[in-house]
Amino acid sequence: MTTRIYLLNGPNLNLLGEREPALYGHHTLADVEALCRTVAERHRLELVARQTNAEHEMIGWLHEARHAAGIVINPAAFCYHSVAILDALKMCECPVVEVHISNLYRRDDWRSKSILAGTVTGVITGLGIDGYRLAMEHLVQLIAKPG
Ligand code: CA2
Repeated sequence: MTTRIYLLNGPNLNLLGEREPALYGHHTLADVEALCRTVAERHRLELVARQTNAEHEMIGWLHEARHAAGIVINPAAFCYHSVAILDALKMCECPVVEVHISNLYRRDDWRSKSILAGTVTGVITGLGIDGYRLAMEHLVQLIAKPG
């Protein structure tokens, strides 16, 4: 059985911590990856952490991850329009947690309408970067007790 979890971050999240701290906090993407790696290592799981601003690259990584133990994805703005990423997510056989750092329901109305949310296992929104840790902990539980 695979013990690999993918942490995938979408467009602009490479700049986390540099802009709009009131919405996204001061933590960087490196902090997010370190947080998730700590959870993975504690449970002897492998973490593959990647970020991209390119839709085709995210699709390729979802194909690669489709038989993994789990996926934590912050699709960022891809979640509002990318049917290609929606289709790639549908091919994933593992649990997928969609994470958003900010609370999508406290922002512009259109931001609360992720087209991916109905396909993934679950969504965490508005808990800052702690949402990534919670998503990792949830996957760890599922891996330990499948079904
Ligand atoms: O809250 C989230 O995690 C988001 O997925 C972040 C996306 C945004 O389009 C979603 O509505 C919510 C990306 C925001 C722009 O990227 C930034 C990166 C660093 C600092 C500020 C913005």
